[in-house]
Amino acid sequence: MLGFSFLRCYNKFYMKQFPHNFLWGAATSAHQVEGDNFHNDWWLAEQNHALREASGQACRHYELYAQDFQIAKELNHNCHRFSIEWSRVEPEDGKFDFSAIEHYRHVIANLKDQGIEPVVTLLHFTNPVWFSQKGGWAKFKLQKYFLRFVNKIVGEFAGEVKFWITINEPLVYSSHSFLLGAWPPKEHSLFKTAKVTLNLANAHIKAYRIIHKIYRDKSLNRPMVSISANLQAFEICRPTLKNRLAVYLRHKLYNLYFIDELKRKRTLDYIGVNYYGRNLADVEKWGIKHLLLDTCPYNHHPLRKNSLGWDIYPQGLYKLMIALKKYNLPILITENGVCTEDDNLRWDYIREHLEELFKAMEEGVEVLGYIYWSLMDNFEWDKGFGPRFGLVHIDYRNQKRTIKPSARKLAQVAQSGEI
Ligand code: GCO
Repeated sequence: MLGFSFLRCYNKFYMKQFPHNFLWGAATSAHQVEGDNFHNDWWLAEQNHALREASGQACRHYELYAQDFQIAKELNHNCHRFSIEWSRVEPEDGKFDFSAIEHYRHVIANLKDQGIEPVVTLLHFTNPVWFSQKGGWAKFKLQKYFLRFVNKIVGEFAGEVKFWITINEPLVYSSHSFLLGAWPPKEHSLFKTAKVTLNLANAHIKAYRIIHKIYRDKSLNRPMVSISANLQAFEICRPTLKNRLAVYLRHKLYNLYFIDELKRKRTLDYIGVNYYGRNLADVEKWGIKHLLLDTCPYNHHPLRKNSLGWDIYPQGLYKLMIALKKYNLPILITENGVCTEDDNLRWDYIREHLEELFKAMEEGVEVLGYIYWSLMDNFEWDKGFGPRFGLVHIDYRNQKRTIKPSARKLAQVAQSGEI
């Protein structure tokens, strides 16, 4: 008896109870998991050996999705984020492939049959080859092609989908593809990066309006439409003026620019947040490039790291949640995760981020859900198959899926809502 009331008391004060309708799930993107995405710009660059590794069969998720969703169900996920591959649906300009549309219809139906809410991304870094050969996102007038695809897909699936993400991490795409030269089309132009960024912002605004119009015309309940913004916790290394200015500018530009713009245009129903960790600014000399890019190359304020060397910083998630409070919009964590061979570290990462998230929720931040990146190990873009972010291990030799212990622990949290 005493033990029981002690436990009740303990639970009351120490257990963190998430709302009963909280969304729990994991994310993937088409090119990273499906395999054989022959018609996109990444595939082409991979065949030309412009990247470390080719995506090839990836996780063969295009074929094995039902098996993968069964695992998600077993892990008590009640939502799942994935992307629809534009280049499959429209492999040639204006020619839609109905078998690909049917495929995604089955994907959505499979999730819904199991009570898993689909969260659908419309653009996750890859473009049809024909679109990029016309000039891609660097050309303002080509947005119309993306909008035609949006119109088609949302027209098909409006009745089934509530959560849409128009564009995944627009600034990551524009900077990696047009400034840093790491991703196709591998350019190094500040001017084009700015143009692409503005074009993506504009494309979201128009896509948002198209999606809402389709729902209105079909007399459906209002959808929830956003982007997934990649947010980083910018911190200073040494307390210099340059470093303080750098952190201020980076936060304004990388974290808030898109959200500010889209909020101003009233084209966000929630804020999709992808968060991984800290960026430690240490600016060597004056100049915009240094202010925006320099990071501390030493181990001055050491933190645990993922296998790609990124700093793990759960407190940053709390700080960012508080910084987003001013927008007065609900937040959905659309990605948060760690690549590591150490599954204990994965669980610590998840638990600590959930604790920070909960702290922000207690302070009045409205959070709709937590979506872990990723459901399974997959193709990590220019880094290849090395980094393992998955809740589920993939043996790429035989496509065998193995659930990791961290996934089971998250499954318990998803079931009880408690941490
Ligand atoms: C991104 C993407 C994912 C990545 C993940 C890990 O943020 O780059 O949305 O495709 O795989 O973030 O880097």
